[in-house]
Amino acid sequence: MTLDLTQSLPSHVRATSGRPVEDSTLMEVWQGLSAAIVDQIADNWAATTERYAKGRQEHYFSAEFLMGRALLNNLSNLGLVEKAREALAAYGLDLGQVLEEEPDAALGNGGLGRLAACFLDSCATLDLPVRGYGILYRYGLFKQLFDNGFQTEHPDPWMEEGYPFVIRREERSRIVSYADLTVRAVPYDIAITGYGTKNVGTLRLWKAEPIEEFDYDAFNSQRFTDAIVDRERTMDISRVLYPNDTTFEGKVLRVRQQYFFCSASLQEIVANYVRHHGTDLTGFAEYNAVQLNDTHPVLAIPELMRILMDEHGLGWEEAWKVVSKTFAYTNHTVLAEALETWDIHIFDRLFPRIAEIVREIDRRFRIDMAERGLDQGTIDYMAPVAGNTVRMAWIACYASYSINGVAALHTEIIKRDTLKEWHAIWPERFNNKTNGVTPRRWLKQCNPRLAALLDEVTGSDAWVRDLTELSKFTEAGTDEVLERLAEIKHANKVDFAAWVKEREGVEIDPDAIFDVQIKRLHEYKRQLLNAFYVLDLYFRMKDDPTLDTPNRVFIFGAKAAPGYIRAKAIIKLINAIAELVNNDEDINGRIKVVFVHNYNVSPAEHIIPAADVSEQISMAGKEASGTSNMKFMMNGALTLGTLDGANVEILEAVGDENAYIFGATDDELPELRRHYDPRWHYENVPGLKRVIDALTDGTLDDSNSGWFHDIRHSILEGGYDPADVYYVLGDFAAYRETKDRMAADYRDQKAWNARVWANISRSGRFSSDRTISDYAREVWHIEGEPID
Ligand code: GPV
Repeated sequence: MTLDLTQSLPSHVRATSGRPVEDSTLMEVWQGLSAAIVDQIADNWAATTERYAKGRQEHYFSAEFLMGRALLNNLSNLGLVEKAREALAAYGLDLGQVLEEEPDAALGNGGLGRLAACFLDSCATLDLPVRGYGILYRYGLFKQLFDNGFQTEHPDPWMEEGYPFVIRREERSRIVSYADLTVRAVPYDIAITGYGTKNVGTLRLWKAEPIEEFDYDAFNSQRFTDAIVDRERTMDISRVLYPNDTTFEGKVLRVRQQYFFCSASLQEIVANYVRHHGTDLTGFAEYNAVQLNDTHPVLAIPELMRILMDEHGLGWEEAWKVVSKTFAYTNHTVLAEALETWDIHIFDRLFPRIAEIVREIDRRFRIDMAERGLDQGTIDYMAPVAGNTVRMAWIACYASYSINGVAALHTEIIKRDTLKEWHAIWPERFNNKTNGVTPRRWLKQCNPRLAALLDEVTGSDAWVRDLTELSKFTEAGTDEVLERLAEIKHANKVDFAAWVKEREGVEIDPDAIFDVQIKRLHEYKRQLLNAFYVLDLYFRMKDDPTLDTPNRVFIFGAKAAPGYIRAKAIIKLINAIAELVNNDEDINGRIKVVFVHNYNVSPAEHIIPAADVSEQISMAGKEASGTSNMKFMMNGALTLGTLDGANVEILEAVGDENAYIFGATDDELPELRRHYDPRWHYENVPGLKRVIDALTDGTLDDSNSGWFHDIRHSILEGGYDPADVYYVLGDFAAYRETKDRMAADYRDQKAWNARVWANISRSGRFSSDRTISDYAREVWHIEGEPID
């Protein structure tokens, strides 16, 4: 049964708005069209759910799913884009305009949350019995505005106008108990369509609600306000996504959130096991595996112990046997500030039984390690509980049958450094799963011009389901294809320039090099290094108006965690540089700086297809993988980067001549840092003194916040931390040389486009389909189960 949108669109719009299409708002049209899509997939969704419930399943637990927009993704997967366009055209409506009505589901901070979303897309496309579990945050990641160049944060009530893609499943509610509060977890399901398959997967997001709408006793006994307060305390649990990326914040509400979705999800998974396989829970792990997306869901480990022992009568050993065959743990960072540790008194207060189980895990761990002959110092270091501190990553390592990093270099670093003690005991648990991104959203949908060319060059759209197909065409970069690539990039840049003009009020030249850094604002990612280059280039142009370099547009997009002042200072700095450079008549538009506000999934879909240069310049050893690097590569931007995270593997795929790599390596840094004197670089490296002095000599204005002074101080003097922790000055000369060379190379368009083709055609291994196939085969032990 295929959908006749010409017929069903108007009826769904009327059902939504109560008015004919002609009198409905664009938002109502978006809702009606979205409802028509949900209608269309309902039967296949039910069939897929039923099929998966019987066999072995993988459950992807994540506190974040950064889904972005759903409508175009679903239309594209179902092959309905043109039909939707026609159905709307009958009313004089433009599909593009309707699509822009959709809010982003920003239930994640950055790479970790977006990775989870790409993974669900691949699981659906590969017909894998995988379901995502998380939290239905009422407020997603804050909306970012700039006020005089300063970031301000605003709430994002993304569902408030109605969101047809989530389906409330009242009847599947679960009870989650805390010592001080009992709440109802109500599941809201999102259908995950795949490309070229009828299977429809599920993302299940839990919302916290009061057990009963009101506590009537409290009402009737003059405790009206208590009843309201209790209700609010419950609703608090799923109210807001914590806006920290790779940093830990030990808030009680956060641990409540973590337990909330872990407990509700496990209750359901266990109930499903009982329904299909009976009440002997010792076989649980034969049918279920749980992937822990970093440590945020690690409370699932003691919670499954509790359910198995307290609700199903297993003994400790029996339960532990099940648990240690169920969980697999992905580590996403080596940054110390991200390692989650909780004060055990919080557990005592919220869930004493879980606290008791954690202490027992710790007690048995210590005995186990002593029997293996470990010395007391090592045991204390590795133990799940130290004094009053619970270490979530250590629990994950002890209980999981699989531990993986997210890029080859990252996995080497956790084996060698971060988790070396665990690796020494259980080397067989460790494996690498280099990240990937979905080529559906990040190529086919966001870059239709390039997608059409790929169809043409390869003779089919098989690449959409298997991106490695492109590698058969590495030699297909004929003069004609290279010229077409150039035309496509140019057309994308023209579109993007219009988008920027409208959204940010800045005029940019589509013939300039579009040089892009989009990611969360963090010192280790070194947006500051990029900003210093821009300022230095500006000064060089002022000195020498004849300086021979192509026009440049430097594009930034980044949110700073609201409490991360240094990151906010760097945003203000980039905005101040934009103000200086964009309005200087001597420069006359030869350099433009654009800070795209409120960077998110849907802005990324506009930016990436228009990029020439992909900035991936983290200090080596710090970026676990990076994933925008892969999206840029697929869209024909060349990487300007350090040997960090997945950049290493991108370089391996394309070869030295097709990427711009610079800077100190992870191996070199310890020795370099031993003798490192940022002051020496400040005094001696061409350009640096002038740039750093500009922070405080009146060239740039920080509105008396003192923030630019603080940046200078952190780079030159340090304080609590050593000076220039992230080696910005140390890598500056190499960065400048490489970026200058890259700009000069851009002039030879034919050679440049050959590199563009090399990148696109070799991007196959960075499809999340490859990543997910590897997880399915090596960790989850599941296979595709097509419903027909
Ligand atoms: I831990 N990452 C993230 O976005 N948020 C987190 O809380 C943690 C890690 C990121 C890493 O920083 C990236 O290098 C990586 O590509 C991404 O996770 C996905 O693995």
